[in-house]
Amino acid sequence: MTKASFIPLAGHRKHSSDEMRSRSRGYNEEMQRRRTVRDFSDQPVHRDIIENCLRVAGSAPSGANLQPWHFVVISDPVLKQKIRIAAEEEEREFYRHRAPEEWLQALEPLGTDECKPFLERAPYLIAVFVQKYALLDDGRKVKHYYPTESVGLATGMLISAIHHAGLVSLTHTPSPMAFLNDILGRPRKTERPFLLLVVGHPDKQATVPDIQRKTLKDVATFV
Ligand code: IYR
Repeated sequence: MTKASFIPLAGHRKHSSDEMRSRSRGYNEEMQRRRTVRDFSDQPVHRDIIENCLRVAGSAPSGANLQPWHFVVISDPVLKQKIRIAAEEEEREFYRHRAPEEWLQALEPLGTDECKPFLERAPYLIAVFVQKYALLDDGRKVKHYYPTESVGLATGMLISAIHHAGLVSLTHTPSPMAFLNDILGRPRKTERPFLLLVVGHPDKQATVPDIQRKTLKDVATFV
């Protein structure tokens, strides 16, 4: 057993209510500009920018602070092509056979289909893995708690960091995604792909679907 040990909360910054109002408004304005983008430019992005965004993701809260995530950053064109081929194969099945009519109807406003050229064109794909447990060097397993929730939180923070940096992303979930373990050499026993995040600059001609966000009233209740 490791005993709890505490240090002062040194990182907290106190602001006046006016400052907090202005900061929260500014952050909301910034985040409302975020859109999921499918039209990527092939313009390169410096690796250190992605590294900073991943540091943000790694600061997410997690069950028992076990940080049950792993991010594989893919820029190698050969790997990107392999991933595109495998993903499009699954997507073809999904759109032509597997998806129930109701699901296809829900996707209609997004205009998605089985073609995923962005998987090769965007400078980075980030494969996010959930670690169900950690495997110690001596072969013992350490159980992770709320791993899926934790990785969801980390991924949300990654998406906002990427947006804040001035880049765009797409949350892509080919289903099933186990081909990512094989292509990227990640252990199937302990790790499950969570999603594939496509990251880069938007194409000059990029368009996005004309869809709306729910209002605060729709999504929140104060009691
Ligand atoms: N994985 C498919 C289908 C798809 C599913 C959902 I839920 C979306 O929000 C968008 C797409 C695809 O990526 O096309």
